[in-house]
Amino acid sequence: MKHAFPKPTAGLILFLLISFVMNTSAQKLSVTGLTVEHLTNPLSVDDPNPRLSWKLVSEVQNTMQTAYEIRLSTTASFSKKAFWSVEKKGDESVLVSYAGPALASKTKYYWQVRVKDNHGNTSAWSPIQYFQTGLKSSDWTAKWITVPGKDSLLASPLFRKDFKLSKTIQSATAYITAKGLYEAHINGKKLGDHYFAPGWTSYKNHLQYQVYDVTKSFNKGDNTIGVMLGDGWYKGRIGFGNQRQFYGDTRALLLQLEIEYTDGTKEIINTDNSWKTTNGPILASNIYDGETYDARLEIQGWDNIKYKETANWKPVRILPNGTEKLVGMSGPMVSKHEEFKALKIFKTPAGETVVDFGQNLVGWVMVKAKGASGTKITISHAEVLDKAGNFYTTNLRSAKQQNTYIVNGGAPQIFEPHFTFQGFRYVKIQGFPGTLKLEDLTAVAVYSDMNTTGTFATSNTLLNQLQHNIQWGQKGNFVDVPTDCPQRDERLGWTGDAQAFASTAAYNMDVSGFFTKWLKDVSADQLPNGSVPYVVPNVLNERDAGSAGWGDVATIIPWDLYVAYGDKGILEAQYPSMKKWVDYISSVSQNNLWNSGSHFGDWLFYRPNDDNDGRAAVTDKYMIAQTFYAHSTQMLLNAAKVLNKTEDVEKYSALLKKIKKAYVSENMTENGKLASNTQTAYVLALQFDLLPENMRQQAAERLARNVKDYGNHLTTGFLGTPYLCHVLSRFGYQDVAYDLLLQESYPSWLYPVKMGATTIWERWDGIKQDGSFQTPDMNSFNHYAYGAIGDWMYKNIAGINPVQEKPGYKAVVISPKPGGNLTSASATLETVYGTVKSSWVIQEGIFKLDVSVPANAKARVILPKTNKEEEIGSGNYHFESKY
Ligand code: RAM
Repeated sequence: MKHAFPKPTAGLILFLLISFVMNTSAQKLSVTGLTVEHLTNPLSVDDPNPRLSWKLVSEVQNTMQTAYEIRLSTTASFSKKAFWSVEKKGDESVLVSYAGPALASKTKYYWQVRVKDNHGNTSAWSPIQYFQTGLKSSDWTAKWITVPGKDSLLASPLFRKDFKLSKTIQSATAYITAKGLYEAHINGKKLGDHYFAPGWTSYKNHLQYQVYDVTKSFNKGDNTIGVMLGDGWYKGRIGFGNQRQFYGDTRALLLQLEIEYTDGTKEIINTDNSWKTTNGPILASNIYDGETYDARLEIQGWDNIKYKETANWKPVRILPNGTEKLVGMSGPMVSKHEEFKALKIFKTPAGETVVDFGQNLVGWVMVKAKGASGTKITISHAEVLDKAGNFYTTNLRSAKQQNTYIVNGGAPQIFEPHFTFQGFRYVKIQGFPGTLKLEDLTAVAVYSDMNTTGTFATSNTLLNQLQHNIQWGQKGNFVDVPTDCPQRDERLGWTGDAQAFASTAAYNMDVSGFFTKWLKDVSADQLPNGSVPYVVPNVLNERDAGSAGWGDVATIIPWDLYVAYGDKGILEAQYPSMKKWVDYISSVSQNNLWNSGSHFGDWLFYRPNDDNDGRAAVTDKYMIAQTFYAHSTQMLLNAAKVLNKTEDVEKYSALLKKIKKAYVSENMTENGKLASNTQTAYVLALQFDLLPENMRQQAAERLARNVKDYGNHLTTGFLGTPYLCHVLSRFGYQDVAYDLLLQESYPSWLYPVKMGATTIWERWDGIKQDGSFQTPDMNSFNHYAYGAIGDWMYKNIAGINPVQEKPGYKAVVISPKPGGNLTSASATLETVYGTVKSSWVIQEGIFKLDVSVPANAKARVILPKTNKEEEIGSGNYHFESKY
């Protein structure tokens, strides 16, 4: 192994040159990326001890933090004595708990950090960042308002209030939430660039409110606030069987605007009986079916000053204070991201006008149109065309996914929905006035604001498309909650899918806030007996709970987040839920065997239609259940160790032994054959360490043989797939793992890619070789579960591995394992310490590897074939070895 940082390559000379120039003018050490509870400058922090993180930037190799100093103030100028300051030795830089005097509610705190490193450098103070505390329940003085009479209309009500502010504004903060969805406008402008507020939570347990700094939105003198409400998840159609009004039948608004004047006095504008309401242009909207908007019903200027209220505006009705627990937001908002131009407008064989955007995405189409008043434009959405080239919507089941716009005869308008989203690549347009042109249409992807953290590319273009499809599966299904699919009449937070995909998701994007928010609902919707629902938030029946591989989300995702982000707090917060789940399984087990209940099993595994010779890869459901019983117990045990819960460590270690013993006596012959001779059976038994050590290698051999028996094809479903290649790699079958990954014929990951997929499909054969479809009852073309292979791709191909004992990539193992026909691969991961990079190329028998390690972290680099190892600190390194 050559250790080449003094290697005089062109790149290195350039690097030295740049660093020399910088050193003369700037600091060698600086601090950046300040976050509070994983978020940048959050405005609704509820935690009494919010946790602060920062990143070190240094050009000097092997840099570690040796001390930090935090100061926190209630003024941006830090003019007053610091509210809290702390100076500590050590390398702690991630999720450091605030430990000062009690924080007041609705207060803004400014903070900054400086650090020292092991080379004797001291950084300058970081740029000042802030966080704001939320409202405590007694701070709420606003009243819930709704429409007069019963809220029986499908149309979206508008609410408005005019008011005067008598003095110059120092600061203004708005606290808003709704039962339903809301879109707020201030003085004629939409507030914020997000959608679907207040987000979807288990509304019966908690309802989020959003906080806005609206200092610049209001003026001394006349002002107007207007808000419209939609049905959303609260009142609209959600769940199965045309279910509506799951959470309630009355949409309502709660808004509190707190103003501080420059003279120090305060004023509060609340939703109360002074507000007025009428109906707006949205005739109907719901998540599955789309929105109908009649531009003729627009009320010009309704959300702005100088509007004269007509008699149509009626006084609102006040609702009694509810029991719902209002909470600040702990995750990201949903907003617009990538835009897609229309690629092609064409007539299908059935004579319909269809537009192709080239990417299956989630969001909607913005349509520019002008026409005679009353002209109705209908936009229908589909993921695929059928074999004949026709627009195919049967797989949407009962979801209409249709937006309708009625134009008002005025100037051209850009139409888009407000309270719904669609999953589509194609749209069908009916009734468009005039000739439809490509530039009249733009598709926009709408998803939760998660920073991209991972990049991954190889020399294999099919694999790169697979990575693209995994990322788009994530974007399309991370819309406030992790959904199984974004298009048909489902779009639910299926727990099995989420646990299968979570670790991959954490490579691609920063999902810390997103999952932290959702896990609160996993706890909240967990049944009193500890069972975990199939979907969270749970809009199905109470009894729809307790499936192995689904309920285990309660233990798996907290652990994944701990490993990826070093977040011990998430383990603390979720520990009771983790424990309740494991105890639930114990309570329904007999003789330590989980042999009861109803389970989805290895969902959507390989099962040929003409299965005459038993090729279907059916794995016994209770056998699977037992493996997840062990896995969840292991995750709980891991958490108990991290949290120093010694009694639990003892208790669950003993339980785990029994679970494994019971598994073996129930499912393994003396020779090591498992009761179900499937890939998933061997994968789960090996991944979760259920077999005695001396029986593992033979089991791995059986697995490899099984793969060969199917002609190098996988046969796994939702539960086996995430671990299949991991197990093969771990037991020395890296070549078999690559054979599976690079397999292009069905069933495989690349089969859909070859069939033109731009997202991950729900089923291995969503579109069959002859172009026909799988059953329309369940055939989503945007379903992330099988995208769980991404975790293996980052870990094995690129070789970026977390270390459980040093979570958050405080320590990282870089161990790329080239294979297949790959000649190069490159990945980066933005961790909580900074960027980790692993990039390799094989040239003329030499394996060349470039590695970056962020400051305040360490890496162990293991080169393939030679297996030579080296420990390194932060910096950029180049390695070469014979290959
Ligand atoms: C369907 C979907 C979903 C899965 C459940 C069990 O609704 O395929 O992804 O988790 O079934």
